[in-house]
Amino acid sequence: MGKGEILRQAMQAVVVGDEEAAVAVAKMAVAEGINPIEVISDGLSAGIKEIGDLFEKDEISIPFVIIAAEAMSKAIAVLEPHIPKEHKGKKVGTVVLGTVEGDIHDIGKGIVATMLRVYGFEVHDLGRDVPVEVFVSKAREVNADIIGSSTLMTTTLPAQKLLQEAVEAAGLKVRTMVGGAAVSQLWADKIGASAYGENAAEAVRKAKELAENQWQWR
Ligand code: B12
Repeated sequence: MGKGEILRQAMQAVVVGDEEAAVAVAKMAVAEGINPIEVISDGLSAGIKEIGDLFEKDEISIPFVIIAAEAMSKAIAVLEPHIPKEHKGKKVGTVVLGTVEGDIHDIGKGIVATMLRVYGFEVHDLGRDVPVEVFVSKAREVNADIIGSSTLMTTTLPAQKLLQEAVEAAGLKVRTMVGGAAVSQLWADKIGASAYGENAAEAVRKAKELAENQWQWR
């Protein structure tokens, strides 16, 4: 089966919420030597985007979103160990990452964590629904270079502002990076975050920039 067909089937498996098919197509992609990152971004993510659009238009209800997300997560778990390590050698930087308090969306944050690791970052993934204090204390404990926070809902955006304020109040020498579907460059600028990443590839690029320019702020 060609790459195009595998990507199409990966997308379709997520849209119909077929966990078995999603896992099978992920295994097939690995066997065919297709880059797992492409399967995640052009296949599975395209499927969950379609689900999001249908949900927004009220054409499907939340249980369909749940089974689609489950199928996507299972397929990612198959693909992740096969993502080639792009960075060999010295660690690039330390990142504390999590989804903000009140928000349980964690698929995108998980992809960002994986990609940062692939590119040589030590990542402390705090999971989802993470209180501000937990971000701050973990960053202090591991002497983090960057705190990354994710949020997909407009209702939980304020938590990123609270996090920014807490980081500044604690006097931590750390940069902040924000992302997630509800976030924009405009929002990042408004709250004073150091960087915004629209997707996992941009998260890596921005995190590298922040880590490389440490001499300016450490
Ligand atoms: C899957 C999904 C769910 C799943 C989540 C499963 C999981 N484990 O994550 C479930 C079913 C649980 C769910 C629940 C809910 N959801 Co929902 N969900 C979605 C959906 C369809 C897809 C999200 C997703 O996984 N996308 C795929 C990933 C790969 O994309 P991503 O998260 O954006 O991540 C990428 C980038 O944003 C970026 N990124 C992400 N994080 C970070 C962090 C940093 C630091 C950086 C730099 C970059 C970065 O890189 C990632 C990879 O490229 C979206 C629709 C949408 N348009 O986003 C709605 C959506 C986010 N959900 C929504 C809502 C309302 C809810 C619920 C409140 C529904 C309800 N009535 O119960 C609950 C939330 C409960 C809670 N307290 O959190 C709304 C939010 C509306 C808003 N603007 O506020 C959306 C937009 C749907 C809609 N159109 O109405 N949801």
